[in-house]
Amino acid sequence: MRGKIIKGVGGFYTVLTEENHRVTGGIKGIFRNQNIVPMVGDNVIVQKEKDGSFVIAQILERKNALLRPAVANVTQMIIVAACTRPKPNLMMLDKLIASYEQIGLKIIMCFNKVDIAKKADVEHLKQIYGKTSYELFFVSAKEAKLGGLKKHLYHETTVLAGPSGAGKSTLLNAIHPAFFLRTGKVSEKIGRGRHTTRHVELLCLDETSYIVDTPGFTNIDLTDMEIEKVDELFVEFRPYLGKCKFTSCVHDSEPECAVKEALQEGKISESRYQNYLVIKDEIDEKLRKNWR
Ligand SMILES: Nc1nc2c(ncn2[C@@H]2O[C@H](COP(=O)(O)OP(=O)(O)OP(=O)(O)O)[C@@H](O)[C@H]2O)c(=O)[nH]1
Ligand SMILES: [Zn+2]
Repeated sequence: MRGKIIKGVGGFYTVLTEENHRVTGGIKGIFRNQNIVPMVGDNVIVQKEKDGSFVIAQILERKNALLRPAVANVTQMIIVAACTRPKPNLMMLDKLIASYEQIGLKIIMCFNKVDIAKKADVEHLKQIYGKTSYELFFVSAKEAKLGGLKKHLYHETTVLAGPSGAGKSTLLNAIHPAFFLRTGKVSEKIGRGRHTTRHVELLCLDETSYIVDTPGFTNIDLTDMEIEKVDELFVEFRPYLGKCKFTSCVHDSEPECAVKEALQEGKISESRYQNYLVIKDEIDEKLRKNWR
């Protein structure tokens, strides 16, 4: 039987089979010897043993594997931020975007809490992120007004990421009320907060549509890259790359820079450009430290 691992706890994996059954089992001994560890999101072949138990007999090729959260075969990211309360930290948001661009994942931006946001806050975000090529959604998870976001979730394995308090679990609930208990809100009542659980779980919208929530992470690591390549992580810079006077231009203080010209013409937003500079300098600084 073919299926997908939707949960893994202590060496046991729950697989949703193509026949829409949930079966739980370990992995075939041969994998353990090869040090192969199945991941949530893996497409697998499950076998029924003589004693009626199930084992994972084969892991099909992974298209990708995210580390945080540990999920394989992710097809898109939805970055969730609040328009207000908490005020979005655009630096952090742009780092998050850059980190997923680094893996080459499709990104959708979702700004939540439009019900309490000032028009000016919403316009400000539209101005900035409207210049990227990302699909933008302004939603109210609380009022279940998702502005067409839901249809983007079908036939995809989506990871929701974003700062704590952005409304990710409220959004999950608005997408599919049956998710609500699964997001672990219950544990909050006993004061542990959610995300105390270490295991990741794929929530199934249907047999081909999966969603994963991400614990708010603190450090986004972008250091493993060349400084000349940071610009590629900013989608709206791409039309101008390679058009600067200097081939090694990092679009900072160099003259005749195509990226800075685009900035002046308003094709790139000041906020994104400034955050690019900060990210570039941080990577530069870390690289220098490593060489000392
Ligand atoms: N006004 C308003 N409040 C919202 C909306 N969505 C979520 N909230 C509130 O914002 C707070 C945080 O929402 P959560 O869904 O717990 O946020 P989260 O992103 O899952 O947070 P973490 O679990 O910490 O990662 C809660 O008090 C929600 O009721 C919204 O659309 N409008
Ligand atoms: Zn340049």
